[in-house]
Amino acid sequence: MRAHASLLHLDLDAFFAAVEQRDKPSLRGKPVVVGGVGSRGVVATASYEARKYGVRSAMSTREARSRCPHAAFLTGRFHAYREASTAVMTLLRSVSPLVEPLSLDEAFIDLEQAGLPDLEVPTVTAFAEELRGRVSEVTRGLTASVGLGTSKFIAKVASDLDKPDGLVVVPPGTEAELLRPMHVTVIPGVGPATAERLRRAGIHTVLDLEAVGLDELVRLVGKAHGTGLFHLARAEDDRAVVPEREAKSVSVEGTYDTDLTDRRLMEGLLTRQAGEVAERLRKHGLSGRTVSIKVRLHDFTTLSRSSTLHSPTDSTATIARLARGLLTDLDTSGGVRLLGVGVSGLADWIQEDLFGETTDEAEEPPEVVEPPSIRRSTWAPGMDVEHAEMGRGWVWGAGRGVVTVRFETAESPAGPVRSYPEDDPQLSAWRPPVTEDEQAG
Ligand code: DCP
Ligand code: MG
Repeated sequence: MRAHASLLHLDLDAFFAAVEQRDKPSLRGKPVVVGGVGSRGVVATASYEARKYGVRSAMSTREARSRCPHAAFLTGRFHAYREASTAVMTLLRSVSPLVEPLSLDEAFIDLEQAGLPDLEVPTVTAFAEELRGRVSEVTRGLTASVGLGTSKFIAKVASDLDKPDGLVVVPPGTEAELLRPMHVTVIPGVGPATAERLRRAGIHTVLDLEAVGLDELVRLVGKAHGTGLFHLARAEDDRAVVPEREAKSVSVEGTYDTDLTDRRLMEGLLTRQAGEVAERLRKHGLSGRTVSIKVRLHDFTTLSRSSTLHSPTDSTATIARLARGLLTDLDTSGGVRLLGVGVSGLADWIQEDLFGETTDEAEEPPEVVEPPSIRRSTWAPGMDVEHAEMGRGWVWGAGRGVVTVRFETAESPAGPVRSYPEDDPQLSAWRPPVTEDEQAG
């Protein structure tokens, strides 16, 4: 714990849904749910208007529809989320060299190296207010909630206290009184299982937890966990902001705006990703034993599978073979939105071949044809389209041979709705111009 509130946590509000409302003016101020829209879909996120009806992340879309039937239910547009995320992270890195992204929409910043005249509460508060304004500028209108505190733990708790569009500074010395009335699940690492064990011991709040001795905590939840809890219950957290994490794994993934269904295409993409992972490993003199794949299905369920070798590898062919093998065990018939390959269990040496030979196992890079951006049969709600006469819009709904489009963009007012035959030649999917960065991903 530091003497100053110099740790900042920033988290965009209702991220995917906010991007949709920005780009679809008719949905601003309305309930919006982003996720899998099919019968087995899962909610990725909901706008705050939809949260009033009890719609939450990870809830089934079926449940969300019954709680808020008038919401707009949209599938994701990952290119737009990536673009917004990159803009925010670039901004954050321009204000401090110590930025640790936690996910697409969330990061820690250490203000000790942000060049501020001092780290007193008024100074860091003004800095955070200005930063929130600049986040809105670079994202063309998204809002972020920010927390400031003397540790990562406190900064993260603080950013959640006044969501959305909030700023909370926890002055040094007030951490314990802030935490005491909160439920133990506020502590990082306390998931449902640990919370249940604590509950059975009569421990509900952080105040309850503070009263428990170290020995008893270790008895309740184990040595490693118990020690951590003991300190976090007292707001003691010295974790540093780690800008480029010591690589524990190397991975590459790609998200797709249309569902992939062709198995050979998926294998080709995995093979190409394996090549990129292997190249990065070799570049850094690393190798790893565990090869994993990540697959997000069209309904937003995300699956991971991994396989561990006897000795570390950095070979494209080995990684690709294992990755393709892992895919064969998964049912991807409903379509795939994201594919990724990773290698973990890294060692900074490569096990020498017994005979001292380096076998060049380089696998021919496969001919991969990117998924077509237009698939007539999959006009997914929310996707961007362009009509030869009407211009740009988005799919409001489709079915029974008809697709309904609302013609509007982020820069236009709310626009008109028109319906077309599903195979209308004047209608096509719209994608933003591809940047080099995306081509690489
Ligand atoms: N996400 C997802 N599946 C989940 C949780 C989140 O796909 N189970 C995605 C959608 C979110 C984004 O990650 O928009 C960021 O996650 P957050 O937990 O920060 O949630 P939001 O930004 O949507 O809302 P909040 O305002 O609570 O931060
Ligand atoms: Mg968020």
